[in-house]
Amino acid sequence: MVASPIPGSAPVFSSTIRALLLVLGVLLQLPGLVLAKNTGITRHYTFEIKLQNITRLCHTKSIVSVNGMLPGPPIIAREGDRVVVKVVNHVQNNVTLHWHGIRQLLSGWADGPAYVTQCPIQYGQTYVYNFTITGQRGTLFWHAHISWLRTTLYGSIIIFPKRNVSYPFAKPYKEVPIIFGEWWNSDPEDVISQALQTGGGPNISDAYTINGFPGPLYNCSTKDTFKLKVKAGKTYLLRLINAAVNDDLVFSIAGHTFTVVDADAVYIKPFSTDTLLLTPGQTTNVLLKTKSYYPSATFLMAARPYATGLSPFDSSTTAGILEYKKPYNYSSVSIKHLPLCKPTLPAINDTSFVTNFTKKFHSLANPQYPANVPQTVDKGLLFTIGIGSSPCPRNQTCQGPNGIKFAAAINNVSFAMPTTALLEAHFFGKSNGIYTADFPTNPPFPFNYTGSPPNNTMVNNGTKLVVLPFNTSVEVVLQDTNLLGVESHPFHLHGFNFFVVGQGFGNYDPSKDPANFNLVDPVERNTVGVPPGGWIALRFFADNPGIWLMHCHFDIHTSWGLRMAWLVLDGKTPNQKLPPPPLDLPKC
Ligand SMILES: *[C@@H]1O[C@H](CO)[C@@H](O)[C@H](O)[C@H]1NC(C)=O
Ligand SMILES: *[C@@H]1O[C@H](CO)[C@@H](O)[C@H](O)[C@H]1NC(C)=O
Ligand SMILES: *[C@@H]1O[C@H](CO)[C@@H](O)[C@H](O)[C@H]1NC(C)=O
Ligand SMILES: *[C@@H]1O[C@H](CO)[C@@H](O)[C@H](O)[C@H]1NC(C)=O
Ligand SMILES: *[C@@H]1O[C@H](CO)[C@@H](O)[C@H](O)[C@H]1NC(C)=O
Ligand SMILES: *[C@@H]1O[C@H](CO)[C@@H](O)[C@H](O)[C@H]1NC(C)=O
Ligand SMILES: *[C@@H]1O[C@H](CO)[C@@H](O)[C@H](O)[C@H]1NC(C)=O
Ligand SMILES: *[C@@H]1O[C@H](CO)[C@@H](O)[C@H](O)[C@H]1NC(C)=O
Ligand SMILES: *[C@@H]1O[C@H](CO)[C@@H](O)[C@H](O)[C@H]1NC(C)=O
Ligand SMILES: *[C@@H]1O[C@H](CO)[C@@H](O)[C@H](O)[C@H]1NC(C)=O
Ligand SMILES: *[C@@H]1O[C@H](CO)[C@@H](O)[C@H](O)[C@H]1NC(C)=O
Ligand SMILES: *[C@@H]1O[C@H](CO)[C@@H](O)[C@H](O)[C@H]1NC(C)=O
Ligand SMILES: [Cu+2]
Repeated sequence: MVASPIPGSAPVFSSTIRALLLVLGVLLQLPGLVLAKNTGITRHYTFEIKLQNITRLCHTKSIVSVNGMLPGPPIIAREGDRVVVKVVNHVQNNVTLHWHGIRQLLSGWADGPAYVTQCPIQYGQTYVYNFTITGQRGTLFWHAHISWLRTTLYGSIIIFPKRNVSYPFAKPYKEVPIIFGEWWNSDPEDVISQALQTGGGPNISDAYTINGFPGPLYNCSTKDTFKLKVKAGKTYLLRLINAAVNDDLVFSIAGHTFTVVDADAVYIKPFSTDTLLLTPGQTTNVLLKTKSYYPSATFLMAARPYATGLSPFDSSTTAGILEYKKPYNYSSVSIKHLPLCKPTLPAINDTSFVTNFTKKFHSLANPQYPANVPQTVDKGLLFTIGIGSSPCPRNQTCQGPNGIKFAAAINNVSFAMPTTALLEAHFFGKSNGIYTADFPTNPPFPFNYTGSPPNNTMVNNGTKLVVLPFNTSVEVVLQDTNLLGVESHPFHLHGFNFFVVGQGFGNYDPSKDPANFNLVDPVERNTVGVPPGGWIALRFFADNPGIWLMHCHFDIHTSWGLRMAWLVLDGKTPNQKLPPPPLDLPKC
């Protein structure tokens, strides 16, 4: 299954975290694995894509899994290591995997989005993802990048610093991954295909999960509860991942405070908070200092959505339990009889909380971890993003607003996926009829984006790219629109981190807003929530040749077309050119 460094892992996690802690404990010492002092090693994994029967909320169903696990197995490595994952597909579904947030420097063939960097791995086929982790340390995650298969195909990527480098904070006592997911009792592939067919919103999920478990606030779920057993007076590093499909989540643990130290595998200036927000696609490391004494209580940890859109969503709450456990048998009162403290979470639509929270993130920006923010811009783009509509076929009744189909667009282009991989088409000079290089760099029909919407909410579609010469300094402003209603959209960029240099509500004003940009210590990440009815300004250097998707990380919006791609050209020197594809790259 997994060669190094993880010992054999059980199919479907047991309901305590002990196994995981053990895994991380073993890794922290990395026994005998390092060959040279500071050059990375290669870590080999085998991911078997197979069906697994699993029961949640009293519903048993067959899921598409990696190695029969939910969440799937963690990838554990150090900065500088090469990761080689052999993926073998034993199911009828076409599959690809994406290593979310990994820079993929000169390894664009391993990025994973179906029909962008590769054709899918079909039934019976194998593909080896091969990439090096460069300049990143913290937590990321992997997930399927085709249709909605990531509802069950996901797992953590844990990146330790290089061997001779320590954290920029005191070494934690233990490390614990916490992955949020989303569960449907029905088959999520049926949910998305039905939604695309009817043109309406998708059926909402039945639960959110913590490390695969919905927790005690759902019916028929008490035994499926994630429990974190801690000692008093210790510091735990929680590695949080939002792998939910269509929802931002807020998270809190009753009676405890977090110190946030990292975002999307980049260290940040630490700050403390009781409550966190993660959009789908975001990861963050936080320190949890336990109480100095053994309290006579247990504590609920809970997550539920922050939601701003018009379409219905699952507003339920997933929960786990934080339990203090003395190393010896101390308790005269059974844990079961201790009172349970519950956290207070912000209101579901508390944009004020989210705005304040988001503003607390700043790069370390020190000599060891500099913030290489583009100070000047070679190419500035303004992208409107939002939900609009497309026509209902004549012989059909559609379930979107006013009988139309939902469609989502960037600058009025709803991105149509080709039936062959874009990167191959580009690399072999066969782009004719596959894509065009004329993605609009400004809104084709300017309007008052956050005022009253135009009468016509129809959007166009096409497979269009923005071409960027190597090392272009790019600024892109993402402007939410009110076409069918404003909404916060979590935007994710493949192949790069970006700096969030500015944000605001209403319409972006190019004459006033840049004066307030932070070009000193803006947060650097791969996914950011665009404020509902507002805008966000991002900068990055296009220093990685390849074709890179940028999209909303709500899968329903991506499915409706809220995505586009950048084509970054080769530079002049050999180490600025994308190598040819691996021989086992799947074919369409
Ligand atoms: C799942 O359960 C069904 C019905 O009990 C059974 O036929 C099938 O073999 C099981 N699949 C797996 C992968 O265990
Ligand atoms: C991974 O890529 C490196 C660099 O191209 C190559 O040397 C190595 O053989 C590859 N490994 C596998 C298992 O494909
Ligand atoms: C780690 O080791 C490498 C090479 O041995 C050296 O270049 C680097 O400065 C070291 N880093 C620290 C933080 O000691
Ligand atoms: C979605 O919900 C509707 C209404 O409850 C139901 O009829 C339909 O079967 C559901 N679709 C899926 C794929 O679960
Ligand atoms: C649990 O089941 C009861 C009775 O069927 C229902 O009223 C309640 O809404 C359910 N709660 C949840 C969280 O689903
Ligand atoms: C949030 O929701 C509450 C209850 O539904 C509503 O009263 C309030 O106006 C909403 N606030 C915002 C900012 O939309
Ligand atoms: C957000 O910050 C503003 C200004 O500091 C403050 O007035 C507001 O109460 C804060 N909102 C929340 C929900 O904390
Ligand atoms: C509508 O017409 C198309 C083309 O003739 C056909 O493929 C499709 O099945 C029809 N849809 C319905 C709902 O009848
Ligand atoms: C856009 O619409 C908003 C809300 O109606 C309004 O306050 C603003 O003045 C409008 N802006 C322009 C430039 O018309
Ligand atoms: C939009 O529709 C309304 C009502 O049908 C009409 O009064 C208005 O003139 C239309 N606006 C535009 C810009 O076409
Ligand atoms: C895509 O655009 C073409 C015209 O360019 C149109 O015929 C087709 O209906 C559109 N498809 C969708 C799903 O909107
Ligand atoms: C799987 O992918 C291949 C290549 O793109 C395609 O021809 C085939 O229709 C796909 N199969 C399914 C079940 O989607
Ligand atoms: Cu979105």
